[in-house]
Amino acid sequence: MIQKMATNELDSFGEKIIEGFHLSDDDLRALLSLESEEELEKLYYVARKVRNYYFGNRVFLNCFIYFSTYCKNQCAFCYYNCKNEINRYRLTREEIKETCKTLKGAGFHMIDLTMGEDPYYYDEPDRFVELVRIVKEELGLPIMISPGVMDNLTLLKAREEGANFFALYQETYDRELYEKLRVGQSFEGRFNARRFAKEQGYCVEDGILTGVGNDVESTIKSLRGMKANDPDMVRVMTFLPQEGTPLEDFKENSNLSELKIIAILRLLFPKCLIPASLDLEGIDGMVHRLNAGANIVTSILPSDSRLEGVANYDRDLEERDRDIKSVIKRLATMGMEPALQADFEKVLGY
Ligand code: SAM
Ligand code: MD0
Ligand code: SF4
Repeated sequence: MIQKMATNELDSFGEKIIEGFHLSDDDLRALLSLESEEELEKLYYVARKVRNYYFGNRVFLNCFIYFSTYCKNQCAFCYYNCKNEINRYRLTREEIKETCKTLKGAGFHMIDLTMGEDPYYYDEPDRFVELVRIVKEELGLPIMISPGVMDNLTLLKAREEGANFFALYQETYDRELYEKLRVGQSFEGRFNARRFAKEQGYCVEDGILTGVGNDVESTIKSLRGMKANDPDMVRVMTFLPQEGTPLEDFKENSNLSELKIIAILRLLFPKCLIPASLDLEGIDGMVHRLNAGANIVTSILPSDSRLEGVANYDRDLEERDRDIKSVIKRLATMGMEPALQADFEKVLGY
């Protein structure tokens, strides 16, 4: 479809999307199969056009706080799976408060509180609810929680304490692949937790992995699966093999690049938040992701912090370049700028 389009035709394709045109499975197949740089540039161009229509040159900034890296699960792709013998940490309440102090006035639109499925919190979920309260009190900012599959009551309590967003990624809607990735975890349980949160007034984020054994058809399944849940934020992350995990040596020559899928997400979910995560390729990677249609930078770390990301492209690098100042500086070189907090409140539906 897009291959032969001239600029004016690409423009009208973008307009069609804005007017509510729905992509068919055949459209998705064609887009996911694009190969040449020239075709992909056309796709990114349309995605930017649609993004700019809704969000202009304004970008949201999400702060990432991975407050506990303990986990009881064994996801095959994840460095923090319980079988991996690694150094772990769990911040104390005081440390979390201290971190919040350093974040005051920094310019974040939202704070993402993420953990592994840490038994310390799963055995007594009110401990988690209390953290939400503390961070809300300290910063008064919108809060995203990424705690894994939390029980319904705890989700409700966290919502009452001011959690706004619930992030829980299905990874794939291809059941067979799911079982290989989220070993021993219920597909429905994960799905239902997200649905419950949405029903209770949370904004929700869903997400998929690519480069992890997904082909065009399973990727279409995943895109459709996410669409059916009416998410407020949708992500795709490239799988980065992690030392000490079952998929450590997994190699794939995938043609399903993250950038291509980001652009397709923008066409399928025109008004959604779509992350440019710093966790995979840092700030250089952010530029490409924004140019493919993303509109929220995630995995920005508190300055000078020793906290970890999830996939951590920079685990072995000496210098980390993941702070909000560097992000804003780079945005300026692209003619982009941080959105207003009021714009974010609109996204949240206030
Ligand atoms: N423990 C919670 C959970 O699993 O829902 C919260 C952490 S969650 C935000 C971690 C997410 O990072 C996973 O859902 C997966 O999408 C992504 N991720 C983990 N390991 C990864 C890897 N090696 N490469 C790319 N993405 C990865
Ligand atoms: C990111 N490391 O945005 C974070 C993480 C969890 N809500 C997000 C995967 O890349
Ligand atoms: Fe645990 Fe989340 Fe990693 Fe799975 S992805 S092992 S649940 S931290």
